[in-house]
This record gives sequence, C-alpha cells and structure tokens, in this order.
Amino acid sequence: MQRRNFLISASLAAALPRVSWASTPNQLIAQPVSAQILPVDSPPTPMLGFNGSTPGPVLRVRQEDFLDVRFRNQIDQGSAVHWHGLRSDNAMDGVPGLTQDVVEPGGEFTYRLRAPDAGTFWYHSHNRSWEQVAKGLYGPLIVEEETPPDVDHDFIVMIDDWRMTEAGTLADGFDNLHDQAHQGRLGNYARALIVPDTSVQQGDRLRLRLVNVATDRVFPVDLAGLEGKVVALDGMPLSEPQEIANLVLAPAQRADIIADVVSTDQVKFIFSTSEGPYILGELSVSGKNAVRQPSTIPTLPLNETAQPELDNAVSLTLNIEGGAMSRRMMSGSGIWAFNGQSGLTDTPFHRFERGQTARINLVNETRFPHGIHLHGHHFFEAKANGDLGAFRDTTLVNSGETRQVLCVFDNPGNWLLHCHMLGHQAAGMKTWVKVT
Ligand SMILES: [Cu+2]
Repeated sequence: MQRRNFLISASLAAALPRVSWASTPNQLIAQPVSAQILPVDSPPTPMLGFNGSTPGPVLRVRQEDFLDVRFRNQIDQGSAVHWHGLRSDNAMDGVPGLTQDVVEPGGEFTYRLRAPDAGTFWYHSHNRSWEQVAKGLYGPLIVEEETPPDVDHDFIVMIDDWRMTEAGTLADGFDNLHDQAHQGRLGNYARALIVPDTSVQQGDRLRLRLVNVATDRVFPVDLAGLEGKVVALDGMPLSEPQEIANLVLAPAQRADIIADVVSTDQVKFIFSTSEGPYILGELSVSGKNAVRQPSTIPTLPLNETAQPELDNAVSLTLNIEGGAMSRRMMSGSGIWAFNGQSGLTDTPFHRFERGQTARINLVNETRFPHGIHLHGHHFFEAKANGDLGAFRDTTLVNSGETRQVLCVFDNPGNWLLHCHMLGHQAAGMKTWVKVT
C-alpha cells in the first residue's frame, strides 16, 4: 500500500456511509467493532470502538456538571480513557502509570469528572494510544454553555485518516520504527465523520465542532459554501472570533466555527494537500431558510481562567529533539527526546507550586512538526509581539520553530506533557510535570 496515495478519490465522497451515534450513556465499553469506514460499496473494517461504534457515543454535559462514566474494557489489551482538554481531577485523567493503573482486559474503572469549561473536547484511549486510537477508540465530549449560541444546527466533525489494506482492513505495523522516526503513522484514506446526519438550508447558521482525531496527521482544512468565523480553539472561546482561512488542525486540536450557509448545493470540508484538494466530507444543502436574519458572528462566553503573572513567571525551555536525520538517531539513544531525555523518568520536567506561572519555550530542533499537549491545563500561546494569544491545550510547533507558551499551573497532580503525534509519543516524546 502506497502511503503517499489516498485510496479513494474525492469524486466518490458522495458514497460515504453515514454516521449515527448514540448519546450520553453512563458507561463506555471498549470492544471490537465493525465499522463502515470506506465507501458503502467496500467491506466494513474490523476496528475497536466504544459501545459498538467508532467514534464512540457523543458525551454531552452541561458546564459545571459532572460526567459519570463506568469504563469497561472488553478488548484484549490494557486500556484507559483520557478526557482530552478537560481541566479536571488528576486521578481521573486516564494516564496509566501516572494517574491510574491500566485497566486490564475484562476490568473496569469508574470515572467521575467535573466539566469546568464549556466547549468541544474529546475522549480517547491513553494506553498504547498510537495503536488503540488508530483502531478507533475515541469519541466526542461536548460541554454545553448555559446559554448556547443561536444556531440552526450543531455539528460534530471528527477528522481522521486510516491506513487501509486492499482488503479493507487496517494495516498492522503500529510499532513501525520508520513511521515513528518520521511523521508517524499516516493513513492512505481520510474522512470527516459528521453527526448528526442531516441536510441544511441556505441561510442556516451552523455551529461546527471540528476535531482532529488522527494519530499523526496535521490537517489544513478549508470550508466551502459557508461564511463565518472561528469562535473557539481547543474548547476555549476566542475573545475575538478569527477568520476561517488558513485553519490548521494538528492531532487532538479542535476548532469551533459559527458560519452561515451561502451555497445552494453543498457545504464541503476540504483537506488541502500538495496534490490538490481532497474532499473529507459534505453537508447537502436543500431549501432556503426564510426566517433567519443576517447578523454578526457572536463571541462565545469566555471560560474562567487564571491570568498569568507575567512579571513573576518561571522561565523554562523544552528542547524537542531527535527523529530521522538527527544526531540523536545516529547515537541510538531513543528516537525522540525532550531535553535529552527519551520517555518518562522518575523526576518530572518541573515541579510547580500551585498557581505558579511558567513561560515555556518549546524549541523544535527536529525536521518534523510536533503538536505538544499538556494535560489538566490550557496555556496561552504567546504571539510574536509577546501578547497573549489563543488559550489552548495543544500547540503545533513547526520544524525549526520556537513557540513560547504561558501557563498557570493551578491544577494539582502529575500531568503528562507530550507530543500528540502518537507515534512520536510512543517513541519517547513525553515527559510530565508535578503541581503541588
Ligand atoms: Cu512529535
């Protein structure tokens, strides 16, 4: 199978199977599933999922409510569930070896988390994640605003890629070292999984919750047939909505968009590749909304955040090292590293006193981009002029780039800090911080 070629051409996208998801059960059962990932004239694919489907069910809670989920592991590997972006209780963070024991096959674990922030989040396996997420162990987690914005439709759009064989099964080789030393496991087929399965009208106002659930692929995403703004990134509302143009989603990143349908036939989700546009998915447009009046795109109510103490911040540097074509690879001391260290050690990258502000320089000395994710907190991306930018949980640092982030470490516990290209994480690109 050629990795550089996608299996399916964009013109076949109309034959995509539809996705239907159950909503907010009180248990999540990880189990083998059969999923129609390829177009409907192809065979279904044996995968992993929750409660019989991949993606798993939509979990929806109101802001400040608790999410209670009994997780039952019915796959043949240990597993655990991480609630990506939720600034919640460390013991519920779902990281085997750091916050809990792995949930063995046949075992279970009860998660109870408060949802402090309204926004778009997701859940996924955090054990052998480069394999279990690639096989489909993930789903959407929506925390609703007390007063949601006035829209006609609220869509979840999960973007993924899969490496398929000619027979329609997932290719194996999840631990392939060549992949891990380069961009990770890139798929040869990509799609946007859209829920609910419904058409829209010209003039409708939509909320789109885009989530990149791919293990390793960065998706530049274009939208056609819509006019609107990006209103939130990684679940956190922007104080000022941004243009949709040049939207890029690294693995695990989210973008909430509020936009009005201007097309009369289709809204398209387009992955712009070097070989041209690749259609990830479509919403069909029929009819015209005669009721909705034009209005400006609203700003979502901001979530409560501690402001960083800029004058009193501890300065830290995280050098991102390794990968193919690096000195580290030649020396054979682990494929990827932060500050010379590959994989988790007994001592954290840093110990913070609760409430302390840190200014962290993420220095990417490698030939590859990395999406760096901090658990249990969001951080501000610093703009070039030093101003505080978006408040995110995952930041994309391109090759040769340095990104400064500012974080108030106000959530006690042991928190993972790692690359969300999961193949890179598998090969050592992870560390942790302690907040006491
Ligand atoms: Cu990486």
